[in-house]
Amino acid sequence: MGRLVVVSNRIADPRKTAAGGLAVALGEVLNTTGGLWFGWSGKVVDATDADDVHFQQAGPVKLATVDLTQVDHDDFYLGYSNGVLWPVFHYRLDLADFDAGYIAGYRRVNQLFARKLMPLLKPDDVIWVHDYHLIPLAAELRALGCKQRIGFFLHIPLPPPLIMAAIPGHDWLFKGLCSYDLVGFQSLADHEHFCRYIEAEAHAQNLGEGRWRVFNRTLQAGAFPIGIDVKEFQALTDAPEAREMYERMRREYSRRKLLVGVDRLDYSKGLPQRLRAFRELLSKYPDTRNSATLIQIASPSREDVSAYTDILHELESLCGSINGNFGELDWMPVRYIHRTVARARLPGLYRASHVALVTPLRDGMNLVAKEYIAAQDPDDPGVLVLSRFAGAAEQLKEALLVNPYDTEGTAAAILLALQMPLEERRKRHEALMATIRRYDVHWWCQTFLDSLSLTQSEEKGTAWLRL
Ligand code: ADQ
Repeated sequence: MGRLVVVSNRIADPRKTAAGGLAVALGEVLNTTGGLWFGWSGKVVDATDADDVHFQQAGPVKLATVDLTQVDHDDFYLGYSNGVLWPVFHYRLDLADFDAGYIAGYRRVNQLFARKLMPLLKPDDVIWVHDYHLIPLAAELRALGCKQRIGFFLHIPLPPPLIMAAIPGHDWLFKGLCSYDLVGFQSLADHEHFCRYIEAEAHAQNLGEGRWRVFNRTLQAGAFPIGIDVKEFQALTDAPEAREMYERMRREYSRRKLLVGVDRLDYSKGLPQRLRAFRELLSKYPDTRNSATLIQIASPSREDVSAYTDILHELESLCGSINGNFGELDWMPVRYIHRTVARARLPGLYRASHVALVTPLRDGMNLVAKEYIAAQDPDDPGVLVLSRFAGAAEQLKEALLVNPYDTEGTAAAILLALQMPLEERRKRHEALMATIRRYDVHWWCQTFLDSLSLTQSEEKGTAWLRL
């Protein structure tokens, strides 16, 4: 395989311990294969200063970044990516702002990425593009004459065709998606939605084994559920910072059982529903009062998008009312922390917690679920309560699967988790560990890149025929 070129909206120095699924997973691949990582610098600058590509060498990996102007950042990043695509892809048509004209900025920045990346490419490069910010990138690169193999991985869910069809310009978006040689999804359900869309809306011809003929070209599509680096995470769990965190939490909560939630503050993560289920637990099962504490970490995220400030206020008010109504002088039922926890300490918090609540309303995969499993003591493991609407639910069948919209049902599952006998906890944990070990981040990268290398590059084929 030629040099690997990874393109994503944000990039990170793979040598640093970064938070965030994408950064963590990509750091893994690039550290081992070397190559080029191209993306936005995270800087917003004046139009006159926005033209340069900045280079940095990070061990074997070359980092190349471009800056964005204020208007590009607002339209491309806040507007179209996070104000239209993010809500719709998470089934929230009600939150999407279709009328603001952001789509021009989305296209403009994808064109900018293509223009700046094109001169950096070598003929044998294999290009791997990530996530919803960059769906049209392959089409823009092809328009500039790019003949290399290009793969795309969608980290968030893909909803059913009728939801996608509500996006003005959805046909353009899908045509862009079909300009890749390989399109990968997190789950079988997302993959199935893609197949149904291209069959119904674009009259795609099914060539079998994940291959499609559509928009006059052939592409491959499939599910590639992302994993974590289990060994690395276990080593992190055994390191001093995580151990210290574990000891502190166990000391602090020695008389009580600890429940934990770790999320970015996002409406897709089902945080108000989770708190309502916890309130239901305390109200319906009085024995849990004074004996269980929920620590909810919600790291700040996209605070300049208005739907995010709404959820922030809702959460603060729910936590206040639960603590006000159920708290005692020496017991606060919910500790809500609106901050990011350092990655090195996170495994200690997971391990000290008897139950993890991972209850998104919709989630591409959800790596917190897998990290929680990896951090447990196999002799005395905690219990994972997992939403059936997280991509991870397709794989993690031995978790306690819940419908986060069902407050009573979720409260009953939390009670079951708190009371689960040791033998059952061990059995479930063993099975879950086997799954996350088998389908770890290395499996994910390798399987995707192997599949990409097996695709017949349409553009190369055409060039060869013309010779
Ligand atoms: P995210 O929505 O960011 O990612 P998730 O997979 O849950 O969601 O978390 C990614 C990483 O962020 C994990 O390593 C986790 O530990 C860390 N993290 C989350 N909240 C944190 C907090 N409060 N403090 C510290 N660290 C925190 C997107 C998709 C997911 C998909 C990933 C990877 O939305 O569905 O699983 O990409 O593909």
